[in-house]
Amino acid sequence: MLRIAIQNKGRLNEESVELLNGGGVEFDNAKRKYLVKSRTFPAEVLYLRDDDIPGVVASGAAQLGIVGLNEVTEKGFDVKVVKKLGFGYCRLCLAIPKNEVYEGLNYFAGKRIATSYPNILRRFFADKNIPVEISEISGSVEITPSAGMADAIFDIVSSGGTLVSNGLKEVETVLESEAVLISNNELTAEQNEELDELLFRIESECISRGKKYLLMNIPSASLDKAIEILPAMRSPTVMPLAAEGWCSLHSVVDAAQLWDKIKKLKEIGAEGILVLNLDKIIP
Ligand code: PRT
Ligand code: ZN
Repeated sequence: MLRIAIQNKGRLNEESVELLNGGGVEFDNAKRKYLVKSRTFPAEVLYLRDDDIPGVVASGAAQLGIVGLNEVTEKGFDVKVVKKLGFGYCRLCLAIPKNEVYEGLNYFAGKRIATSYPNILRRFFADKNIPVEISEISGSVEITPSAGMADAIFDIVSSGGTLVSNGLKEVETVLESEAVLISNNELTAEQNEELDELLFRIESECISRGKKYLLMNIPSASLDKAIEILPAMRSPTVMPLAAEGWCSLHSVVDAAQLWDKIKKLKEIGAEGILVLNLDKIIP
């Protein structure tokens, strides 16, 4: 049996639940519950604040956790990062008031920097031998420069909108982050087997996300060009059509590239294009 800690609310909750459900770990996602047993996999899900997940996994109270790499790095517990999960993308950045002239890291020497990530920040400047004053604050870090509480901030940035609306500009990225699956270092043989099975399923779920299944009719003469446009997993599936000189082509594409690919395929004569949602790709 595996116990998997996930965020109880907040940005990572929904996609963590979707990822587990997609991998066949189904459970009652009633958020008021603290611990829920899966109906379909030998696992239970423990809902926690993200800050608590690395420590709970390190202690063995849960064997696995889904949490931002930023939290794992900040907390510094001895856990294994098993897999990057492809959501919750963000970066930990240094930002300063937008009218300041910035010519490099020495700008920060002697400056007061507000952050909720003091350990990562302390290590970063210690490595560079630049003395800074770190002011730890648990929320609303972005308002501290205009409130006269700090000269600069070190915080999570995603779109950058929060920085702009607080009159700040991003000047250095210290850590690129995304949600990761972490594990305790001492799993039993049985738990390791369950983790392997879970990883296989999560892998499939990660690969399938954001993909579309594409079918079309294409003149046989354009087939080589179509295959260049559609580099499928190994190669696209091609089937002859009853009509002479035409074939049917099936492939998988990234949803983000869908319209670009369709435009190119139409230019080489593709017709009757069908785009289907895809449930699973088993690698
Ligand atoms: O209650 P709990 O402690 O569990 O949640 P929390 O409030 O500490 O964390 P939460 O839910 O806000 O974020 C959970 C995780 O999501 C973080 O640890 C990151 O790994 C990841 N993540 C991804 C983000 C963002 N994107 C993000 N944009 N976490 C926070 N933000 C903040 C950012 O600090 C900024 O203030 O969102 C604001 C908007 O960002 P911009 O740049 O898009 O404007
Ligand atoms: Zn938190």
